[in-house]
Amino acid sequence: MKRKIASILICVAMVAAMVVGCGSKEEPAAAPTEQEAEADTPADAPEADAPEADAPAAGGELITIGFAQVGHESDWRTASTKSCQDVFSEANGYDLQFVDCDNDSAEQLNAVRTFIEQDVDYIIIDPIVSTGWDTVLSECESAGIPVIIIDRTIDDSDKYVSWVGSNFKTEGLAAGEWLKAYTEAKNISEVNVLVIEGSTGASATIGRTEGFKEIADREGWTILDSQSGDFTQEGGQKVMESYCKSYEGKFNVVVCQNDNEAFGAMDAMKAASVSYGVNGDVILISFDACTAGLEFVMSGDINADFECNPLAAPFVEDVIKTLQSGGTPEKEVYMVEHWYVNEDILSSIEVNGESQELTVVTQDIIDAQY
Ligand code: GZL
Repeated sequence: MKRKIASILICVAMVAAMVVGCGSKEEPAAAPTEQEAEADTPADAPEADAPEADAPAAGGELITIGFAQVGHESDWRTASTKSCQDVFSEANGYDLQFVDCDNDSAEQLNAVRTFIEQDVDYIIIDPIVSTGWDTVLSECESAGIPVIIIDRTIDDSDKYVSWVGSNFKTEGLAAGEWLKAYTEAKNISEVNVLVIEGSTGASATIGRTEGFKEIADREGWTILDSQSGDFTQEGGQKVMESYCKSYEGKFNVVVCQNDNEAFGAMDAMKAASVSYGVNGDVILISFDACTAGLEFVMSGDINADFECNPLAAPFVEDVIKTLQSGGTPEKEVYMVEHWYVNEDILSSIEVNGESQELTVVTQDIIDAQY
């Protein structure tokens, strides 16, 4: 609140300076406001702070948002960050304080505490791991700063206003149900699976692992191994190189819990002369369905890619606008997602007893993807 009063006083001072300045050509440009200084905006940009007609904040001042992002580990993460930076721009009436926490949970907690010290208006968190949050969320609550969670979930506290993201267990179930239908259609009776998991402790990893394993156990498949590739291409390659040595000739399915791991796994299988994809010995399944991932689905290198939609920011802005107008936003907002495949031998699958469409990847779909 102190920050807000300071900004208003600075703005009043600025307007006074500009009024004085208009009467004389020699007046220096108004001193940068606190926001300008922080946003490293050039001193000659007073109009950058001019209240926008449709600025969501009362009184025209920018809404300050602290965003503690997981890191920069994948194409998905890049799209998630861009979505927030595009929506929460100064032109749209926001002052976004962005911190890339580089997959470091301690760093992420520090970032949130810094936002509290800065007395931001809202805090957005994409939690690297799903536990260890209740204390810092209590501190946000005591400071009167609403918290919005995006993407991954927090499992040990509900001290946040809303969560906007995906159902990761459903993604894992969908991958399992597709594999069941696909192996039946291809008359593949024996299914021996190697899994490359995402970052340990991330709810995306937990959910996808749980969902796929539920189907594997039901169908009697063998999961030979399941190790973390940390959602990175390097991690996927390292794990797959090890798998190719330890399980040579014993596996016919590889499940990568994101596209970047799949890119690395493909490099490793190629180097080990293991064929994969629609015309290969190994069925390759991925998650995220980023543009590059869908290109590999269309080429037949990846058999199926289960989308996780990173474009949460517009829905987060809806939450903020609801709060700004004194309303109560939904506690949970789920993103719409698609299941992408190369071949059109199946039109749909049953997930949780509900028929869900499969989408054959086309160039138009790739051109429109994130
Ligand atoms: C899932 C998201 C995961 C993506 C990965 O919602 O948290 O983290 O699947 C990203 O690409 O690294």
